[in-house]
Amino acid sequence: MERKEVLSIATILLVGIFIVSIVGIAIAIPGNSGEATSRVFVSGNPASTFIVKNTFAAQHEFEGGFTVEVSAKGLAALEKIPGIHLEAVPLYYVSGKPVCGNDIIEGGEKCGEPGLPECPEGYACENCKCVEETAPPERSCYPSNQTPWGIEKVNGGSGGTGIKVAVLDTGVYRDHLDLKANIVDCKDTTKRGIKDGCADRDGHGTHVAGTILAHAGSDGKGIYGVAPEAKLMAIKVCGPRGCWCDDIATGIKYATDNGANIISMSLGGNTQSSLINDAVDYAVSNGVLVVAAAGNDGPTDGSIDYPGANVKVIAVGAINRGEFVPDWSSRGINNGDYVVEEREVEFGAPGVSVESTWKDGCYNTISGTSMATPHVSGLAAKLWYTDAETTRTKLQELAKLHDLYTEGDDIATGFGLPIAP
Ligand SMILES: [Ca+2]
Ligand SMILES: [Ca+2]
Ligand SMILES: [Ca+2]
Ligand SMILES: [Ca+2]
Repeated sequence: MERKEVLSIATILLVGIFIVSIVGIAIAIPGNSGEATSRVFVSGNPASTFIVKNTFAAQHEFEGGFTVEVSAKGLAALEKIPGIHLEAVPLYYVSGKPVCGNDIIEGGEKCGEPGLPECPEGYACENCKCVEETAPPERSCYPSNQTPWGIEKVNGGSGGTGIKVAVLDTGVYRDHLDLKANIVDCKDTTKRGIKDGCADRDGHGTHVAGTILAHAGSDGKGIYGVAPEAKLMAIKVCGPRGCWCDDIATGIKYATDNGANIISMSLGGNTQSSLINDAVDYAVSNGVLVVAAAGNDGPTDGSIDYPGANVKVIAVGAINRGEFVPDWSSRGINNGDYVVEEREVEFGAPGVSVESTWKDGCYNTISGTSMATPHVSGLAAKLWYTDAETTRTKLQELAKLHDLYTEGDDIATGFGLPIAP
């Protein structure tokens, strides 16, 4: 009986905190819109987190808590609530080089860069300006090369049957003639929860998807990716500001639960995210191969980005056509032992002047470790050896046969360039 009384007191205390907190929030939170926002992972005692969830709608639910988007004032109010723990959610960026540069664009809203608003519905970002969207007629444009140099370099352009690749990026242009027959799923985690649809207002995701599995279209006149028979799950995890780690983690979990063999992420940042680490653990323990970009902030040792820097994730650096490593390709801290550890680059792959599919139904040539990553994801799909672990080992063996950069396992290209036999 004594225990019951103790419990009752605890309950009263919780209710007390609850009321105080509600009053506190009512006074302290003047609104949560129109200001710079951030994301936080909220955990803690149920009474307190209940209040938070009812004040700020949850973005995504995770084990032990949930994420919310808050303004600076909202965050200050949250920090005052007793009994909750807050963890900042990092914002990552896609690892393609900026398409628009830093020039001022005349005669229209500049678009197509992180931090800029997306074009309104019915408009597309063309040459860094929002222009009215028009449906491209059948085969109005042709690639300058049906088998781009990178696809040739890794001996791609065929295979991938029965393999599902999830591309976590800015979405995909679903009507692209060279992609549409391979798209099996299209989701968006950048809104609350998981929504249908994956419209690519940037182009980056469409480009990455094309390098993995473009099939040249039903007329055979388009472009080829590394594994044109693989299937695409396009998951939009990046919005106009970048890629929030809770949106990415939700995408990883979704892809794993829906049969992806490979998850390809041409994105990253310098900060680790516990949400992504947990999601990667989940994916890998469920037999999914996870590949990510090394990053574009080289050439300093250790400039490698997460999630690629995670020991369970394959990190890919960039090389050019002559197999040289550009300065901007992020470096790992590889110690030369051919054993992948935390913050080491695993492979080098084509990432300079890579032609692929674009969001206007045509083609574009861009650079970045974002473009190197899908060459390795595509190879994994083409060569898939029974399971993720065996496939990763096989890619490493193949890469050792084509050493790049300095001799042996190195900070820019790891084991080297994997090439299909
Ligand atoms: Ca970095
Ligand atoms: Ca890694
Ligand atoms: Ca090592
Ligand atoms: Ca080397």
